[in-house]
Amino acid sequence: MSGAKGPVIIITGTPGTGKTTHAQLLAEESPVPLKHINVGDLVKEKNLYEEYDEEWQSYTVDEDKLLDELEPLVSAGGIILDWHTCEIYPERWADLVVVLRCDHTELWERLENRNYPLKKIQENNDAEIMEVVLEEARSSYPAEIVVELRSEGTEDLEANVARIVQWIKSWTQDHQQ
Ligand code: DAT
Repeated sequence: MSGAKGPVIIITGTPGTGKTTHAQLLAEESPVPLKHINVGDLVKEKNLYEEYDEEWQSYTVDEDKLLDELEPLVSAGGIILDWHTCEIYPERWADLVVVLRCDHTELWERLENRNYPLKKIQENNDAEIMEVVLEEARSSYPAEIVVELRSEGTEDLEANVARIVQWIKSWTQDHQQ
């Protein structure tokens, strides 16, 4: 959101692609302070959901409540929104949208390690193969602010964070008052 103190960076991707891992490292390495919001955790902590689905082990989010909760945080700027979807946010919020991608066999292992039920692993794996989150990002934001990055190993993580840090430096220069 232009004019804010720091950029608003959306990190999205299928569960397990590495959003939280990236957001944590980015918050540490950023040249300007960035607050990392794990949106899924926020939904649980602040009861921003309509119900919990036992079978899928997931929350049905109350989108209006969530947006009301996030609005002041986003307006203050300097924030990373870490969540597996990005299409509910107003388009004007985002300065950069990072979509993390992962090979599906690697992703399967990561989700198994989380002890997800089999059908939840399958659903997420299919979504990754079908590029659901990437399509969502591309249809919700201008092409020039959407970046697709591979997140399969530590080298990817480090290179991705270094690249976003460079982007933040140039964003900060462009937005100096
Ligand atoms: P997400 O927040 O997208 O659900 P995560 O950051 O919790 O994903 O990562 C899931 C697991 O995969 C976690 O054990 C860390 C590992 N991981 C993710 N991205 C990685 C990468 N680029 N290199 C090595 N491990 C990674």
